[in-house]
Amino acid sequence: MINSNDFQKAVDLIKKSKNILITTHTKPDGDACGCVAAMSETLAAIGKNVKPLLLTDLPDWYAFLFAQRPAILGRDVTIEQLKQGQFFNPDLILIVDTNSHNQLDTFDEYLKQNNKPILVIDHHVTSDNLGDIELIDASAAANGLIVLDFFRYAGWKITPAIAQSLFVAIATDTGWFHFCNVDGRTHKGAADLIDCGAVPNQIYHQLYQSFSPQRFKLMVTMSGTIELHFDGRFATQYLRQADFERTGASYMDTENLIDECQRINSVEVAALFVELKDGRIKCSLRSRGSADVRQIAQKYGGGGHTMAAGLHLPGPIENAMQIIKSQVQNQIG
Ligand SMILES: [Mn+2]
Repeated sequence: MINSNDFQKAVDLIKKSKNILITTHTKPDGDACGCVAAMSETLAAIGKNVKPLLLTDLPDWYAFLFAQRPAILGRDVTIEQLKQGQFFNPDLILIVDTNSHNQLDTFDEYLKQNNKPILVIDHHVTSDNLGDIELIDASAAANGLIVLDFFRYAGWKITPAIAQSLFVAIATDTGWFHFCNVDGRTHKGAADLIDCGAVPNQIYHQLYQSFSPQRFKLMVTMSGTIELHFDGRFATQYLRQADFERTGASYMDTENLIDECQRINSVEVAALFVELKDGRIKCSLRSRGSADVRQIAQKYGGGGHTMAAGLHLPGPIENAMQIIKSQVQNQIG
């Protein structure tokens, strides 16, 4: 938990700032999007001039969190425009759900030349100490729980829309309350957000029952490629460029599809190989046993967590599969 001294420092910093830039890690997930949306709305409600900026695309299924689609770096604004103050001239930069240089892509260049104060709110163990003031709580299952505590401390109103954003943050970072990070605090926070107007039934529908037909067809295609190895403990699946063309799905539609095969009781490690337009293979790895998939990813220049990691390999898919198969065998064989 974060002590009230740190919360107060953050409140003071926000109170004396007028223009606040809010961002989060690249490939923003539900926690990242939910926290950016909740912070944007709350700070605007207390009279701040707020600009959310995402560092890579906003996934379609989180767009409902934003009344106005946030700007995307590299598409709506270039890094040069940002550096020259042509996008926004903030007197405070707020970063949520990460505290690492390598999760900020080119925004990191901007941070390095920046002399404005930085406030970080994060729940990850790894930290580059980006902030002048940091609200860090690695015991929080989702960053949304820290933001909730912060709003309560500050006495800022949690409207139904803000409650919805924070509920999405908590629900997605806990796999709708089933990951091993779930604790009483997670459920108490979610319960409070329901009392503030979040509607779980609607949110579930928005998040998990809103595939486009194209995305669903992509999932079916992927599922058809499944192969089990090492007594069913390792599952591999793949998608080729032609599969995207045939189904009309986009690369972003692959997000979280790898988790589907974990419904198979024997599967401890899962790998999804996606052929990219440039011929390279994007490999996503998941583990729910003793295997440390980050170790495998790091060997090939990738990264991630023990349970979820990713890397790029040269094509063709068969080549990438062979490499990962032998790496997984080393770990679980
Ligand atoms: Mn998170």
